Amino acid sequence: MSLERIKELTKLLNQYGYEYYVLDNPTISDQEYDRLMQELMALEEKYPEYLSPSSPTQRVGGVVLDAFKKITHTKSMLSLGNVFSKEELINFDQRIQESLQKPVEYACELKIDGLAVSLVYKLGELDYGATRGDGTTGEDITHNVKTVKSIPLTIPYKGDLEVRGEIFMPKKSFNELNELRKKDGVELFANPRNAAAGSVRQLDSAIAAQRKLDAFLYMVPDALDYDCITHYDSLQWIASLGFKTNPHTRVCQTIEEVWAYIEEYSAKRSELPYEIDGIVIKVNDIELQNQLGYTVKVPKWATAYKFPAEEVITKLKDIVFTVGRTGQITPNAVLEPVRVAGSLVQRASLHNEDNVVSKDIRIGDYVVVRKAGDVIPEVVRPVIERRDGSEKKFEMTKVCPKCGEPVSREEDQAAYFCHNPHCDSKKIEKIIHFVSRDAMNIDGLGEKIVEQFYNQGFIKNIEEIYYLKNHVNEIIELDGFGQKSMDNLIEAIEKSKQNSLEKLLFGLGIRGVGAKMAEVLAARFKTMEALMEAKYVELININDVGETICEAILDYFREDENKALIRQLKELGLNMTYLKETNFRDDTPFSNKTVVVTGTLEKYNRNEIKELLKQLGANVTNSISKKTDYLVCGKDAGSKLEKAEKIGVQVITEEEFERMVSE
Ligand code: 0OX
Repeated sequence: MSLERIKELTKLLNQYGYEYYVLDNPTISDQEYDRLMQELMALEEKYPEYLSPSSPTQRVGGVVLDAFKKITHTKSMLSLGNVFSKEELINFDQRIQESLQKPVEYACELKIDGLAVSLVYKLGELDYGATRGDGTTGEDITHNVKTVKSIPLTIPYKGDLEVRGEIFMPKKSFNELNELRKKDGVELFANPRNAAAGSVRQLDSAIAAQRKLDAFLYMVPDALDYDCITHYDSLQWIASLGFKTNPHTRVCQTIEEVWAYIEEYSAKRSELPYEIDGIVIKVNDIELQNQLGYTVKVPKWATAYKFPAEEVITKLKDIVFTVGRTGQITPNAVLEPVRVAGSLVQRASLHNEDNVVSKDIRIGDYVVVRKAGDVIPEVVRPVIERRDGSEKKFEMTKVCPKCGEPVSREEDQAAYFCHNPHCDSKKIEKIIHFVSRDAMNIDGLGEKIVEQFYNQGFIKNIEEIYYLKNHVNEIIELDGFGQKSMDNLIEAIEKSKQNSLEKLLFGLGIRGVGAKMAEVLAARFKTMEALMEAKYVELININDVGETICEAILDYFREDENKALIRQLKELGLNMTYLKETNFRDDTPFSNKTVVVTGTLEKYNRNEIKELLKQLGANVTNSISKKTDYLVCGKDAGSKLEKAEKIGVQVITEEEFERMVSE
């Protein structure tokens, strides 16, 4: 009887919650809702054996974690390329048309300014929610995701499903939250995105539960597997499962229509109840998306039109110099604090001498400031009309601001460098880069802490990060670090030893080798050893590797000091291989074959068969083309089977697949 009532209350509360939070159309009063919730809570307390992790009562928060668990995404969570003008948008369309040899339809969406999230459902229940992280690995934020009332905890689709979207804080909730914080004398959030991110990255879910977060879902990875032909179909399908999708999404037939959509929403932006920072344009047909594919970091079938950055005027009080990890000296503007695009800006990089001289930026000038890509502040130009003659002309420093050694500029370069190998700034910056997110991703070693540990002599160079465990007691005594936070830090350091090669490679800070290039090199050479032995011709033949990077890589591995560092890191137990594909075999009937799976198989679900095929060395794709070698076909196959037969792709049944594997 009580179980039945629990089921009934769960169903009612889920339905009322959906109407209220997803449809924005409540059908009962708040009091009635609260009464039903209290009744369910009381029953679950009395009969804890009936408490389900997906019960609507689980949204109230109260789960407190020690640390975030890392989640490896089943498919990389990519970011988007950008366009900033109509011209760039037209180029994007032309590239697509040239590649596909026909015009395409686009889905246009508002670009919600929040925090990307991946939601994974198993057997119809929310299994976990994760942040994007570095795209490959994110953080498990399930406890906070559950507090977002518009995210369903159960869905009527009972197979495996991942949906991706954006958690955000509506403008109204943001203003209310900051009002409260002002009253309490707590630091204000700069913008709704920071407030949403700050709420979701809390170990105690009671905080997120109070924060009135919301979520729009905008993507189903591998949507063809769910028989969605277009992106728009996939949005309609997930909306029918109870997810909140954005009502302003529109399918456009031409790039002119896309531009009209952009102009329409540029004008309506301020009326929306949530912040948007652009428009996302996606090729609507999923098969065409698959044909277009990806570059290393972004899909070729989508882009984001970014709204022009807000510009403000403030006074440039001084120009100071900083030293980067390569010894590069950068001039920086010290500004009269000013709010730009939602946050307070007091500093901006002036990049190099040529930039300051060509713009004729002087100390004491009023300058136009904006945020490039809405993130990094930059000085656009001085306001010449506001000069009063007291401004001072800029002069590049002659010495390193940290070690005092003379700096110099090479003929063909815009930057000055400090060449002192013992310069502290360089060393600190190298360590900061090594532990940063796209590199070794060591949580708990922020810039300030690295600098502190360096100055105290605990971490003087990269390899000493891995000896920090020997100083735990000293650090706790000296700096008042808690045992728990030191344990977490040491655990994060130890865990980083397992990172795939590209993270270490990026962390080394070889000139010109950014995160993308590190991935390309790691995927090509598979081991550090192979890369260290790579010849000029092997490097130059890789797509995207130009002369300069090639030289920089060869130079780096010629240096004894660098070779010694890598040897030591290896001895310390750091992984030196590319882990993403190394288990893949090259001696099976599926090695290097392009394989598509369709229909229902008896022994494997979709993810299992795909994973197995990948392990067998196959390149698993979603759509049939002339490049497909095999179609593994289960029951109730549809259009893929038809197409495979039409263009002569070899079709194999589940039994044939198993026989080939066992042979
Ligand atoms: C948004 C948003 C972001 C993600 C990678 C491929 C397509 N912030 O609203 N990303 C995407 O889609 C991308 N769509 C959006 N609407």
